[in-house]
Amino acid sequence: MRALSSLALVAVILLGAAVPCQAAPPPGDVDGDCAITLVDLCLLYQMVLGLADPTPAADLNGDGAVNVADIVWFLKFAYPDAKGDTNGDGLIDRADYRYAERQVFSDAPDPDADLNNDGEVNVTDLVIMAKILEAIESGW
Ligand SMILES: [Ca+2]
Ligand SMILES: [Ca+2]
Ligand SMILES: [Ca+2]
Ligand SMILES: [Ca+2]
Repeated sequence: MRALSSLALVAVILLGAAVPCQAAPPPGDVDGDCAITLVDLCLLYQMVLGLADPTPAADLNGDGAVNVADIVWFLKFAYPDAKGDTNGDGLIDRADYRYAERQVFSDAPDPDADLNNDGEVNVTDLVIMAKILEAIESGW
């Protein structure tokens, strides 16, 4: 329950407004709730890691397979404002945490490491980064 509420907090920080649902779910809406959220990204990661059964909705680039290319597609097109890919390689993983950590101690930190958009890169952003990784890796 505690993990769930912290994830919800991260989701609120990250998402801002949900995408309104029209006739069909928007591309990237892996769980079919008509909103592009961190939950869709988590679900996509689970499918790519083999922790959940892939669904057609998860094949975002339409190549017939659900793999890392679909995660890159998701972050690039469905959810370009997603925070967490601090080093800009199209994936959210531990390398992004290490990158963010370095930015905290940098004289000219990368704005992409400012996960809560408060204009500063500090330990709060590292906590958020850790929660994003926790959410993705826990397979929630
Ligand atoms: Ca969704
Ligand atoms: Ca694909
Ligand atoms: Ca990255
Ligand atoms: Ca910040």
